[in-house]
Amino acid sequence: MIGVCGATAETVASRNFCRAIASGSASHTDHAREMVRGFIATAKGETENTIKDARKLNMLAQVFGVDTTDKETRQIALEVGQLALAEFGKQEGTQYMLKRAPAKRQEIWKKLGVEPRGIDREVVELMHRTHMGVDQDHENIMLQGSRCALGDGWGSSMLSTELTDIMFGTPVPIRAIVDLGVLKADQVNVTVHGHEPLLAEALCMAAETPEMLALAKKAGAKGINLAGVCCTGNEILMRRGIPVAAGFIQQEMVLATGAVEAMVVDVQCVMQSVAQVAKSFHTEIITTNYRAKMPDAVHIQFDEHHALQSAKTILTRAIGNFKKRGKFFIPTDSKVDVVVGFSHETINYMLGGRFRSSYRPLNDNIINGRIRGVAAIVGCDNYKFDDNYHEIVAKELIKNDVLVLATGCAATALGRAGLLRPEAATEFAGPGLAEVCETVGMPPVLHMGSCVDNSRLLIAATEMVREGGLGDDLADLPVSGTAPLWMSEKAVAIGQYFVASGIHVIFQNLPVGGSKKFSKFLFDDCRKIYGGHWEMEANPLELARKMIKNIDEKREALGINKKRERILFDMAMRRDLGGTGKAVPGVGCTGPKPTE
Ligand code: NFS
Repeated sequence: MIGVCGATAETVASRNFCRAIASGSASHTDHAREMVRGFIATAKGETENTIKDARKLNMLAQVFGVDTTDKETRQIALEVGQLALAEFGKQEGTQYMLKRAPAKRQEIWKKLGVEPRGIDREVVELMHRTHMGVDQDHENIMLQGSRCALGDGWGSSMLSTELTDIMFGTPVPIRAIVDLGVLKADQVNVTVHGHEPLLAEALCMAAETPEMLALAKKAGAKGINLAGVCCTGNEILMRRGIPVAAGFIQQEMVLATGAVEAMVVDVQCVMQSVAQVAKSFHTEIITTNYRAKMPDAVHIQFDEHHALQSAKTILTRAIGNFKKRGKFFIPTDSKVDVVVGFSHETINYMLGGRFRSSYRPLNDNIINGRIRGVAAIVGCDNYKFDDNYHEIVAKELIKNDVLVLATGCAATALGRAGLLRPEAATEFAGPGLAEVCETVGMPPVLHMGSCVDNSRLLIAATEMVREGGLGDDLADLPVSGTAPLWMSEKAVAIGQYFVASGIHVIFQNLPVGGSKKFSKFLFDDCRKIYGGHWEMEANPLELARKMIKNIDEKREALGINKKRERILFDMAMRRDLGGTGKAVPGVGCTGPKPTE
């Protein structure tokens, strides 16, 4: 296959693949920029938000080289925020966050020349180089694809996660519920859909004010029930325990209950069809961001400088719709208990305890074989595959003692499947993993947040390397990642930043079928360049088994793949694993919360 200009199949395929990376990275980047702007406004005292995690702020100040001596928290936040904003348009030097990666990985990036400079610049350069008649060497095109993706993962996504944590609190384990049954018959139901948590947090604050509650009562409702959809849902689920009603594929079904007074949306993953579905009910779709308007929706612009007032205006509108509610049906049985809030800091103190908070127990359990390895299940859901695809993959992994970390709509799907409950360890995990989970009191699948929070996984993996015993690079770790039901270009960007960080990534399909040479590059050759590679498998059981195979290969290379023995914990070992701090009810976590 050759284009009229003579472009080869591999050139065309790599250009298309990289344009998906550019689009996905741009989405995370534009989201992150808004969070940084909101953070700066908070530092200046121009919003109702505060600095909730000063410890993390100080950590980030170190990364950015900000001197914190004798400075007020707000001043430190302002300096960090301004440096963070400059990362998007940086003309000289590379991203600050890269130095959080293992030294060996940083060397690999340097040698390859893929260290991202300005985050925006990498997107622009990738779009330029994939334009007709520019870069015509697929390996060279992919170098820029990697640089752009790394600018997303270690740049914008990581900035967004960390600054959001500093403003709204680093997640700690919390119980909540998911699925359509979280809607309430006697309350004003407002679903929050999209991605940027500034709006969602403001709605949470506004919904608790006496003024809004009185208004709801006046309208005949018992209260205001906020429920999340997609990644905004994951953000407020992780930090506040606000229930998630739906992932991507359920967004129309939420409206079809007839019980939603308003669906408030901002950016990304909002189906245009929701405005049409809403027409059959009293529901209003309220767009809130000038970048994402929809025909047949009401637009109320969100202003982060007057966040609470914006949120109250939106809620007032929703409350006004309560009396218009007609026949409705809430599937009250459809709700599942979950335990969420597993930031990488939580994993650190949860496994290590108050006095030796570290990844040592995780590494030790991987080395002794109780835990075989770690797998990430992230990304979207879509209509092409069965709804239980994620569940099949996760069950096969945990059955084989692989600890699963989940984000995005995949995490919501795994919540619906009952795998985010601590009891799921006893019910579904292999003996080694079950023993560790039961001792600590954690589920075998840990919800780590939204899609930008995949940056938490990069740091968790880095901590495993830093702790020792599992090699000196991310590529040495017995880990693997998948976004099995991806549909968004953001997932391709995520996949590529994991591959360029040295990790094995497997999807059920990829848009590369037109070129055997490019497919071979992704599935095979790029392993020699980055240490990580792509793989493709449509069958969910096979997909999980390929992840396990990759994990076993890494174990073999590390020399820890000897017969994995089941070692029963005695009391001393349990104390050692659990620490001596006070347990957080229900999740068995010990020691101080990460935000303390
Ligand atoms: Ni991720 Fe989140 Fe869901 Fe997919 Fe969309 S909401 S950023 S892209 S569909 S996981």
